Amino acid sequence: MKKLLIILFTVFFILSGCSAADQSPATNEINEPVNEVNNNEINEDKTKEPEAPKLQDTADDDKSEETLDSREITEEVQTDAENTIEGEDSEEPLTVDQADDENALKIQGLAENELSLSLDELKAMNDIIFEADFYSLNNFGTTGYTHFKGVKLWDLLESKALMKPEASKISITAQDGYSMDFTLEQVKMEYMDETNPDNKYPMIIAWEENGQEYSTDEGAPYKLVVGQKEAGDINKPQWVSNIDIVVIE
Ligand SMILES: Nc1nc2c(c(=O)[nH]1)N[C@H]1C(S)=C(S)[C@@H](COP(=O)(O)O)O[C@H]1N2
Ligand SMILES: [Mo]
Repeated sequence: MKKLLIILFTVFFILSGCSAADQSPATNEINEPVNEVNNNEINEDKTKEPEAPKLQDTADDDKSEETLDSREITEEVQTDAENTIEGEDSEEPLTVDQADDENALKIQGLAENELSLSLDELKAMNDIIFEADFYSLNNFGTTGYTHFKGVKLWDLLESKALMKPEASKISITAQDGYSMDFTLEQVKMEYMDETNPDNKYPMIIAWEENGQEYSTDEGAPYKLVVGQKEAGDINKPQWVSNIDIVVIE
């Protein structure tokens, strides 16, 4: 009986020892080449359509599972990259250090009195404040009304920045680099609303939208708001948000 047990034990020991010794190097050998193959596939993925044929060829062994896993990871990485790019296009958070300085509204160029205005300074300009519902039309035909409160840009340039007589145009640039140019005539003129033809609107720099001030956490709290030149005028793209600087040229 003892003999039988010893034999059984020995046989079991040999079998388990052998299989363990066989498996570990084999696993390593499989893993490394698979990773190299996957790296190649990742590189190719950027220029080619998905690798469906490869997956089908190896559908039944361990390699296919590895390949599948890696493909999932690759897709996640690509999705993240796309999101990051979209984020940069719209709103990028400012660091605390930048926020103090960069949220001032700057007016520079051909002016006797170049300005760097805080929100409180702008709000104190009672003589040039304007508020109304502005109608917007954008490229895709979307329309809407938005209530804005701000200062009249022409008056800000003329009576506060003391614009020089040789000035002929301005450019308004946002913190994200988005920029719009206007002739002085375009800054000075009155705009309309195709749905309220009797109303006249000055071009304004607003700090309040639908009764709410812009949060300074989201950048400089200023938006350029412009009505329509005529019916059908697509005015929404001119609404430069997070204005950084107005340059008089
Ligand atoms: N700073 C900044 N302002 C901007 C833009 C931009 O990319 N950056 N896009 C403009 C365009 S093309 C449009 S249609 C409107 C869109 O405004 P919304 O995001 O409030 O709809 O913002 C305008 N103002
Ligand atoms: Mo737009």
